[in-house]
Amino acid sequence: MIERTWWKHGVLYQVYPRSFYDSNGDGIGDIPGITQKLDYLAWLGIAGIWLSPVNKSPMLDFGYDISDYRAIDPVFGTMGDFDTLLRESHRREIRIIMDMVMNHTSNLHPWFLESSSSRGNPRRDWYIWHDGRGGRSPNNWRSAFLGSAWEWHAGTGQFYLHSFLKEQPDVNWRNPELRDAMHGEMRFWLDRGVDGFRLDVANWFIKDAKLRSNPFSFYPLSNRLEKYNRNRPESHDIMKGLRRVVDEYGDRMLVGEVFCYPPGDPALSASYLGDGRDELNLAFDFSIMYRRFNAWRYYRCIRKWYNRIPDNGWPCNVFSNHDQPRNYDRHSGAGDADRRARVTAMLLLTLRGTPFLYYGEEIGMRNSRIPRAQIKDPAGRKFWPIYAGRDPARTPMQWSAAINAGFTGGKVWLPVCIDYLDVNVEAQAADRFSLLNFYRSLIELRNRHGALSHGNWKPLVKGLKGIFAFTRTYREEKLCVVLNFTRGSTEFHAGKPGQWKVLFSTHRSSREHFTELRMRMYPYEGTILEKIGELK
Ligand code: ISL
Ligand code: CA
Repeated sequence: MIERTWWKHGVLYQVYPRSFYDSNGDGIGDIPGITQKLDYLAWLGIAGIWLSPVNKSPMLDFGYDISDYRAIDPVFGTMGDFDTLLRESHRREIRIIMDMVMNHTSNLHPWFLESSSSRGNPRRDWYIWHDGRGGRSPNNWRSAFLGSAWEWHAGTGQFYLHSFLKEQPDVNWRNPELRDAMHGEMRFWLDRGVDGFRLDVANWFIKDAKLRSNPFSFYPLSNRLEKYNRNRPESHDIMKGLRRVVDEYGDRMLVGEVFCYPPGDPALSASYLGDGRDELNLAFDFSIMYRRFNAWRYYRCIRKWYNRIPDNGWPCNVFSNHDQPRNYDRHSGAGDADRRARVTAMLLLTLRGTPFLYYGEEIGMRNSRIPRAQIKDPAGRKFWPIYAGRDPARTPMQWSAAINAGFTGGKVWLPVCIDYLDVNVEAQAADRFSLLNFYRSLIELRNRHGALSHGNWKPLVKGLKGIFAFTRTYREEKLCVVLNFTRGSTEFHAGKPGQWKVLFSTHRSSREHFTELRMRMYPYEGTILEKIGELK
């Protein structure tokens, strides 16, 4: 028996609760809806669910603005519904990771209401307040949603900091009481039985003590180097503190979002793993989301990432989430989307490190076009038409060909993508050759083969002729994954003699055998070979 740690060796799945399944016909996905779909997720073979926020919230940023950490928002259900979800998930050996948004709260959180009530309020220092400098903002920091990160508060005659919307004031992690309070909010959920947390913008929590202005930079997105409001050295102490809390409970975990511009920085992301034991258990690095679909680029990106993972640390890999364009048609290869999706699925599920799937990725949900009048994401409303926001990747899960894709009997909160008649769970579950069954087989393979879940990783072909190939080895098992990233047929030759058989393939039957690692690859072929006989 191989020892398995759920968050390392299992496949994790992100649910955006608003869009997963609506159980009561109000057009918005909810917690009982997720519980009703647990059998589907168990069938798919996943080990855990990361739930985007379900806490009480005025929903200006769809839950990423929390007004009560200890309450479930009524739109998603009740605390009873949450406990049921937890119990029913655990019964199926599926763990639950909650989203903890602790860089900021909603401006309607009682802490902020108190903090903004007067300068002398005991919670004044729980947020970041400052006088203006000559009538202007305290410094040049910008909000992620553009404009100054400082909002004038006439009531108390000071500015407060908000890295996102002005309704999302940043809390002050330098204040020990605030820290303890946040630890308490985490304990509340750990005591209830939650298995872990995804930490929203983990690298933004703490700001320069002197609130120094950022230096100028030409990078067009931000116009400033985000030097003093992100990635401060003290961040690591905060992470260590959070890790200690989680470790008191055993078998729980933290996965952090490390977000920076330009997006993706493996060294930075990996730094939040500390020595591999004392900070985050997993950290997202988004580099690969911004690479073109290309064997060499993907190889380089992964290589860099692995090189940075500390000895006792563990990587994770992700291609889509609720903030980024979906992976399926991100590269919009002329008519190649489905075949490319299979190559990426194979890569994600055969790499070393925990794979994260985003709901709908397994059926090839696309980035849906949302008419301007129906845009809900505050970022989209602000930046349209330059940027249509994040709604295109947040449309309702496509369950069937029924009205509203079987997501709701009511009026959908965000329009369903028009392709749902063809692209849906029901149709694909019934089709042996569907993308859904492809993902499911791969997950099953990963769950069954220690080489895929635990094994070491060694590159064999690093992009030559559009091929990315590597081996995964664990104990007596040796597998070789070969992926053709091109639409042409191409030669794979790793010059390694030995007996190999096909374990899994987009094109080949398991009857095929090879006496060396050499194949003429079909366009967008992905094949996993298994070494038979003596391990060399
Ligand atoms: O998606 C982005 C811009 O449109 C990113 O800049 C995003 O803000 C960044 O990835 C941080 O994301 C997280 O925190 C935000 C929230 O809006 C995102 O949904 C969340 O994932 C504020 O809590
Ligand atoms: Ca509902």
